[in-house]
Amino acid sequence: MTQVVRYECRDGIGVITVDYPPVNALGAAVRSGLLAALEQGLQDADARALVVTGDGRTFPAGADIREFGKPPVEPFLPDVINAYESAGKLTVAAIHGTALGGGMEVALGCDYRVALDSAKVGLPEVKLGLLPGAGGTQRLPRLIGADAALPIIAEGNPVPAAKAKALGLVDEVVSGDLVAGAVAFARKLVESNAPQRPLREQAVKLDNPNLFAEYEKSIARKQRGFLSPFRCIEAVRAATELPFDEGMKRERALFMELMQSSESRAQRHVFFAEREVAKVPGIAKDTPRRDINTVAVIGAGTMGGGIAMNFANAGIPVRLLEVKQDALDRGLAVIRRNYENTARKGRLTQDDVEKRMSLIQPTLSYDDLGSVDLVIEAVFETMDIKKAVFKELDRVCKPGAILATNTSTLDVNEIAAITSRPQDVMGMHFFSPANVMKLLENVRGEKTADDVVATVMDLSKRIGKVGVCVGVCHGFVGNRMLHKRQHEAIALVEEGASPEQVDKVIYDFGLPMGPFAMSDLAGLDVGYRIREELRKAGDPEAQALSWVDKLAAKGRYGQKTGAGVFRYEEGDRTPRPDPEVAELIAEHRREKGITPREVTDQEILERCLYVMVNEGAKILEEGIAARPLDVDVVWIYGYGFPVYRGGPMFWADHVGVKTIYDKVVEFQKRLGDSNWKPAPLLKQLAEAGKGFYAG
Ligand code: T1G
Repeated sequence: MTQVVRYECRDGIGVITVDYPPVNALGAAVRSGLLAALEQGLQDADARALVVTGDGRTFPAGADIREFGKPPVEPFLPDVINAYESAGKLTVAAIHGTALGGGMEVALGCDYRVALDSAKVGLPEVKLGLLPGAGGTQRLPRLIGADAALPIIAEGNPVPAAKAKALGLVDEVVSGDLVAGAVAFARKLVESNAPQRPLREQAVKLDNPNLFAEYEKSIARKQRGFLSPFRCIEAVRAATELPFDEGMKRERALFMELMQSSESRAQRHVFFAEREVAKVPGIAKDTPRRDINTVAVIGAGTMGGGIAMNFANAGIPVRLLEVKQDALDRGLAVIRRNYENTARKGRLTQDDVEKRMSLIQPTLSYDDLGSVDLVIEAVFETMDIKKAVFKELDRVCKPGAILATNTSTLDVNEIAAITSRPQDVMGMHFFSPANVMKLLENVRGEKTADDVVATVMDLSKRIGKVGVCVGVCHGFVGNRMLHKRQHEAIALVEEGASPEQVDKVIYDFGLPMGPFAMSDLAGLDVGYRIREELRKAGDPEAQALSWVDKLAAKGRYGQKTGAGVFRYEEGDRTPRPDPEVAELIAEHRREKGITPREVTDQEILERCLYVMVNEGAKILEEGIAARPLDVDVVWIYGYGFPVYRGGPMFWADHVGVKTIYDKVVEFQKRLGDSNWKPAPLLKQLAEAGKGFYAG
């Protein structure tokens, strides 16, 4: 077995190297190896000081999160770090890549830290619903002060080397050969009799006595529902109030509380799910990818423009095609305005804006698309127009070009079938605003070739999206479940709830907004037009106008018209209840002979969320999503499902599939089969006492 930690002496300096791909995670073997190598270094008379570093891509990037939930194995990381901190020789951490979490804590156990100029350091445990559990909350405040340490710990964002140096987090930034730089630095320290500096012996600087109260107030809204950011505050406060060893006990207690919490279990699930989702079952890892060097987008409207921006942002030239010059000009103007807004916030330079704009080449002619590698169609959401576009694409695009549609509900197989190359056709469903939302539903048609799927899944990551491979059905995964939830939300109001009551329940559960605020944002006309299509096609479900459709029919489209389900003051997006809407709902109930009843928050939560879980089970049975994690990732990245609940399917296990199934059966009896016919998979899991994840 290769040594996961090796020791050598170089020019009188002992060098300890962790070699445990892919990210030198601090698993049990690495922890033991670090202790053994330290012992070797201390015994080595030639070694006047010790450097600790990582081989491959990075300094240790944290504890091995695959060990979480398993019985702890000694040596524990805090003990390893204590051994380095109390070593009889001066120690220097040599950092490249991403020294994160436990990796950063190992570096804090050393006397000095040297970082490569491209390195980043940080304590991202909070993003896993945890907090630094190997002394980070006690040592970092002793190194850089509580005021600077608190946001690094409670927000978990990486700190680039230059900023880390400015904060005093690292002592030296080098370029080129990191280990050589660190060895030279260590030798200089020894020759100048530099002291060892165990952080446990340092006092904690606290500039602002109100730091903790002010910080807690500042994160209350953004971090609502999360637990770990608030425990991070407690741990750092302990560093300012308790002796080191007491503070370490407090940190351990808080860490163990979080480790057991449902929030952290959910957040750790999401960490793996958002990586696993890129591995499509059935698509071999070595499937060849097609080269994507140039792209075209058809349609310069809101979606087309946003989609084009994603490629320009990734440095990929994109042809933007419209049928009319004024539409093209308007589309480009919106794109430029988006970039300039970002530049005004300091997140882009004017030079970046011009560079990205130059990558977007407008055209009115399909004949300009002959050499592009991928085309994404983003035109009006009606089948006739999409078919006409794909006929043109089939005519002009080179063999092997991938032809994608951004449709959000239409049948990708039907679109593919009108081309001579269905194997090159798939859906790429972006979420609005396309240049912001990270979710990309990659819709695999019956005939879509494996290498097309593999290429598009890789491309998703390249343009900064989280791509999820889904099958063809009305609404794919996200919107299909959303439609069910909307149906329940509308029905609950018909039965007696108010729109603001329904929205508050879903907002308090953790979604960024309630169903009706969301409809007002997307535009009531969007759903209304989709149902008009279904009405025209004779869909029995879509015949009767709901109270929401009645609002749309009156031109109340939501934010875009200043009024929808709620009303909006000029320049203010806050949804406000509207007496006119309450009157329309009352009238609607009278017309339908409905006597309004008291609807509890609990019923709202169960009907809006259990209907989604039931639909998710059907989506899994039909193979529209391959795994429950695909459904979870869609809802987290497409709709803001709270990360601390893990996604609808992970959350269903937390509630208990049996509990949900029993309620689905109860609702089926009361509300009928349309929305509440239990999914066979849900029944099967409930009867077997299993969950979607809990086998
Ligand atoms: N443990 C185990 N495996 C890990 C891992 C980790 N900490 N981090 C990444 N991997 C795997 C990942 O699953 C993938 O595996 C491969 O490495 C590449 O990852 C005590 C308790 C380091 C910035 O939170 O942020 O320390 O799919 O695709 O985009 O206080 O991974 O190839 O088989 O993400 O280049 C704290 C988490 C842990 C860092 C690299 N550390 N990792 O990003 O590659 S808790 C973290 C990351 C802790 C202590 C506490 C990123 C990355 P596979 P990747 P990447």
